Amino acid sequence: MTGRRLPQIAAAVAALMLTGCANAATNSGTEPDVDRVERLRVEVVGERPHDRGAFTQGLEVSDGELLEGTGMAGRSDLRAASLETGVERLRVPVPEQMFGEGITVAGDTVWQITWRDGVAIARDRDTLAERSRTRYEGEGWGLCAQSDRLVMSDGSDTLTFRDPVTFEPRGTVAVTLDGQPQDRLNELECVGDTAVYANVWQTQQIVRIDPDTGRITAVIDASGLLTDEESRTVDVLNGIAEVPGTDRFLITGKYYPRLFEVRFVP
Ligand code: DDQ
Ligand code: CA
Repeated sequence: MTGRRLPQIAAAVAALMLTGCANAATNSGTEPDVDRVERLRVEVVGERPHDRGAFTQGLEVSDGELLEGTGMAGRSDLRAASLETGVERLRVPVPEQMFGEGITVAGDTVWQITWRDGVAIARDRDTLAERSRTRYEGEGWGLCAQSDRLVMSDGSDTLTFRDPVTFEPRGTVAVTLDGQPQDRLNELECVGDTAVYANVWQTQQIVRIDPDTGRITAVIDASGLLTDEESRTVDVLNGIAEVPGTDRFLITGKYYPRLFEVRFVP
C-alpha cells in the first residue's frame, strides 16, 4: 500500500515544486506582479499637539479644517479646527450618550457613525448641527467618502459601501492580505476612488486597500511615532486624514499627545 503510494506522492511534490518555480519565474520576469504588496514606512514631516483627552475615532481634512470625531459614551463629540493654526472653531456633542465613531464629509453633510448604537448622524458641514439621523445594522467603526459612495468598516474584514445621501447599503467587499482575510479594519481614509487606507485595530499598521477587489496593496508600518513614555498613556493608533492636494497624511490615535504629518515611503 505505502509502497504503491510513494511514487504518487513524489509526483505530487514534484508538481508542486514545478508550480512554485513557474510562479517564481513569472514574478522575476518582465511582467509586473499585480499582487505584490508594498511595504512602506512613515516619514514624519511635521507634528502638532493633540488633545490627550480625545478618544479619536474619525479624522478628516475638509476645506482647510481638520474634523475630528471622538468616542466613549457620554463624552463623544465632533470638532472642527483650522488646519493652518490648529485653533478650534466648533465642538458639538454626540447626543444621548451614544458612542461616537467614524466621520466623513459628503457634499454639505458630515456623517458621524456610532459604535453599537446603530445610528448615523447627518450634520451640517459648516455648523456641525444635527440635521437628521438614520439607522443601520451592525457595528460602526470607520467611515470615508469616495466621489459617489461612502465606505464603512465594522471591525471585521468587510467594508460596506453606502449611499452618501440616504446611508443605505450598496454592497460590500471582503478585504484580504495575500489571500487571507484582514479583519479589525478601523478608521478609514478614502484617497480618490481607487485607494482606501485603514488602520488595523490594536496594531500600528495602516493598510492600503483597493476598494474594488478588497486586495491590500500596501502595508505601512506606523510604529515608533511616540516615545516609550508617551506610549504608556495612550490607547491605540487611530485616525488617518489625507491632506488634499499633497502626498501627506495626518495620523494620530486615541489619547495621543501629538498628531503627525507624514508621508508613506518605501
Ligand atoms: N472601537 O472603537 C474599536 C470600535 C471600540 C473601542 C471601544 C474601547 C473602549 C471600550 C469602553 C467600554 C464602553 C462600553
Ligand atoms: Ca479618516
